[in-house]
Amino acid sequence: MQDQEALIVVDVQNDFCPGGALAVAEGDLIIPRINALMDDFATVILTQDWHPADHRSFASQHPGQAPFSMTQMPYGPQVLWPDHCVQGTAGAAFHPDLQTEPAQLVLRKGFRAGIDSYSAFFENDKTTPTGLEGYLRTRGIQRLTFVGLALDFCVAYSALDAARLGFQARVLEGACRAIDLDGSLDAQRSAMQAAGVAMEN
Ligand code: VGL
Ligand code: ZN
Repeated sequence: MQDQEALIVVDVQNDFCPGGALAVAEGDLIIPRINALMDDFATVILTQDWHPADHRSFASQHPGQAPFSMTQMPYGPQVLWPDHCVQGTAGAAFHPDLQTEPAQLVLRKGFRAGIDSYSAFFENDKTTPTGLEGYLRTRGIQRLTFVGLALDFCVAYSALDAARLGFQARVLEGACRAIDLDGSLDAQRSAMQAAGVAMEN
C-alpha cells in the first residue's frame, strides 16, 4: 500500500483480552488477522490505553459506584470502568501474540488522571489533542484503517474523529471486537456510517 495510508491498531492489550481486567469477548481472536494486515501497510501505528492507578474513569475512584455505571465528569458523561491498563502493569502490555516490531509509532492515551481518552486523536473533552493528527499530517498520511479493541469505544471514537478531521477512515469490523454496553455497538455503528466511515469486514 501507499505512503499515504496507515493501519491504526487500537488497544490490543492484555486487559482487553480474555482473562484481562476489562476483557472484550474474543478480543484475542483478532490478533492473527491484525498481524497479517501489518504486512500490507507502509505505516503501522499502535495505540495503548495507559492510565495512572488513580484514573477518574475507574469505578474504584468513586465510592459506591459500580463498574459499568455512568457518572458525570466536568467534560460530560463517562462510563466508570473496572481498573484497567494501569501504567507499567502486565494488563497494560500489548498482548504477547501481537506483533509490535512493525509499529512506527506507539501512541499512549488516557495518561491524565482527570480525563479519559477513548479516541486516538482527542481526549474525552473532545478538544485536548493527543498529537496524532499532527503526526499524520506532517507525514502526508490521509487514509486510515482502524482495527482492534473495542469496536464500540476506542475504535469508534477514533474513526469518528478521523472522519471529522477530514481523513479517509475505514474500520475492518472483522478485525475488531466490541464491549456492547447498553446498545453501544449499534449506536456507534450507526454513527460511523452516518459520518462516512467505511465499514468493511
Ligand atoms: C477502552 C474502555 C476504557 C477501549 C479503553 O480501548 O475501547 N474502553 N478504556
Ligand atoms: Zn481505558
